[in-house]
Amino acid sequence: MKRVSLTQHLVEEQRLNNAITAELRLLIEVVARACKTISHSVGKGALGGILGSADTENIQGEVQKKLDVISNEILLEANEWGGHLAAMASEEMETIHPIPNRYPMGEYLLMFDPLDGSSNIDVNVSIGTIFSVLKAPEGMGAPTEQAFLQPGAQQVAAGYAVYGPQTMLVLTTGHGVNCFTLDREMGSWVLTQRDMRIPEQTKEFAINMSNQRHWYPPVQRYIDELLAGKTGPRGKDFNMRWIASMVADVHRILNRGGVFMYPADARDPSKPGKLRLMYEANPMAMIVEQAGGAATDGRQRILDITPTSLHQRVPVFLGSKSEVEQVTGYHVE
Ligand code: P6P
Repeated sequence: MKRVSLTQHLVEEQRLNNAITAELRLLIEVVARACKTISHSVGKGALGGILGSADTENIQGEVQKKLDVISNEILLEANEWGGHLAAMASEEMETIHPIPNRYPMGEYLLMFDPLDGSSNIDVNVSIGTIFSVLKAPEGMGAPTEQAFLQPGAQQVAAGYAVYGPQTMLVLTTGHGVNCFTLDREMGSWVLTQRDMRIPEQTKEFAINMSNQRHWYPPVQRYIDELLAGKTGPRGKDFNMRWIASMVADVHRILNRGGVFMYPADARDPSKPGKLRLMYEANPMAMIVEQAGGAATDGRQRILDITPTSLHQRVPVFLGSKSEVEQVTGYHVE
């Protein structure tokens, strides 16, 4: 197959669809280049002296890994000077990061989880970077947190990089989902999967079973039926996978189907689930829907949620459409 680079792919998408401006193309290429740098740092592991804790906490109250902080810095520095952004926001930062005055301001807003699944870093299990792009509101002036609080359906692009046996970049600009593999020798992203589609049916589910006693009854009932397999109402056996790295679990589901769940549970009603809406659930929901899947919070489409705060959490059910409709049906009681 003729090698198609990320740049060529984006230029071709721009020709087909004016919504992909030169600025958006530049933004995506800059983020992709930053992900190459993160992949290089992650790949050094102990040899780079960058494993372990940074002995600091982020806004989520989570102890940061050195690579969380390094990855965040890489994305900030890569995106500050290009003139395509008005501001950035990150899981690792309490408030928004406006573009410094010494650089021109652009029309886009970038949000990211710089290194998702970082509990897996020190044990060499796949981790990733998740990013989401919105247009800044017309006439916004100085960027505010409020400018970011747009429903996920307003995203103009979303993607993730997964740092696993290969480093891959999965991207959507609203016209399907494409996957690029990093050619480490050339340092270039090469198109390796065009127009990814999630199988409608599945026999695989992903959930952290250790939380079972905390789930609300509808999820208990749904999972019990999956575990009952052939002997139960579903009439078929299911398999379970949980990598505890959303990027890795979603990448598997994009390729072979499945349903990923992080439900709200009774431990803390003020925290409806663990995953964050703006830079985890929304970008993954756009990718999954663009690949023919579905993504809900158990009651409504994730992309329809109107955000109320930058770091708000939501329950997440996403993956093969028929399975997500099944589990969502348990919630609409
Ligand atoms: P648990 C990683 O910390 C993360 O945010 C997601 O990548 C992952 O799906 C989830 O949390 C894992 O959560 O409770 O199983 O550790």
